[in-house]
Amino acid sequence: TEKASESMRINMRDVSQAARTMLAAEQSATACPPLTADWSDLDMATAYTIQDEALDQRRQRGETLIGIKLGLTSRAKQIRMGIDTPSLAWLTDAMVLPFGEPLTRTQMIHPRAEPEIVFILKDRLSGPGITAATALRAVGQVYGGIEIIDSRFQDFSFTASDAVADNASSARFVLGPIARAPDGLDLTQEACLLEVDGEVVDAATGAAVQGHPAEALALAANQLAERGISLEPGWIILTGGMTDAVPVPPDTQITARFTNLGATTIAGG
Ligand code: OOG
Ligand code: MG
Repeated sequence: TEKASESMRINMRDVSQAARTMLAAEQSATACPPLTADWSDLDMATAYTIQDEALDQRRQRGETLIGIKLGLTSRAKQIRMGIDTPSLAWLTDAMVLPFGEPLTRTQMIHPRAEPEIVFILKDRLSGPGITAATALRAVGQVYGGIEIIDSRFQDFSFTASDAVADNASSARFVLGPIARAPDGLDLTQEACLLEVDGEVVDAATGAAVQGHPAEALALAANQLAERGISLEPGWIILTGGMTDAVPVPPDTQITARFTNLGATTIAGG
């Protein structure tokens, strides 16, 4: 009907505007109010449309899609944010922090670091019906790494829909120094110590991530299938923070020290 197409048009305009708002907040490193402050009925489906629109805008300025991340896949993260549904977001080449390079803190609002188990796919993975075992067979390499999240919302405070529209707070990520084939690694047992200036502040094993990080990968494949998208060979998959995230103040070193996947340090610029 005319009325339906009218509301659709307004909705599309709002989606594009919201995507621009999120990217502008990121580029100026300035926090903004949550989208739900003005858009109280922003639902998940629309939030993913905003996320996709922001990816389009990133591509228009030359960024390349290189994979995806999962958010809120561990209890530690879910409890901290008060949200118990895992989410997905896009990774582009602009989010790669090369190993050993400091974080440029002036580009960030209020960055936090979290240790993650990271996969690089060797095969395409298309849901639905993907199990953890099938998912793991599509993995070429496993890394330990650190994700830097930097919510564009004031005080890191948001609803689940806000966070999805904000590409799940993605900012930077670094892959650790060791690539391992998944065979011969028990990722439920893979432990990580999180250190701030050499002091252990938190620890977890891979089991913290949905019972096994490959469960998170399967979840991503199955959820993306609902939007007609496959995970592609070569894609990088961040499976989600194993522990709560820690702030990254200036002149501070954050280290994720894994049992088999090496140690990665990020210096807070
Ligand atoms: C949302 C992003 C969560 C993770 O690994 O759980 C995330 C947030 O906590 O800001 O990246
Ligand atoms: Mg994360």
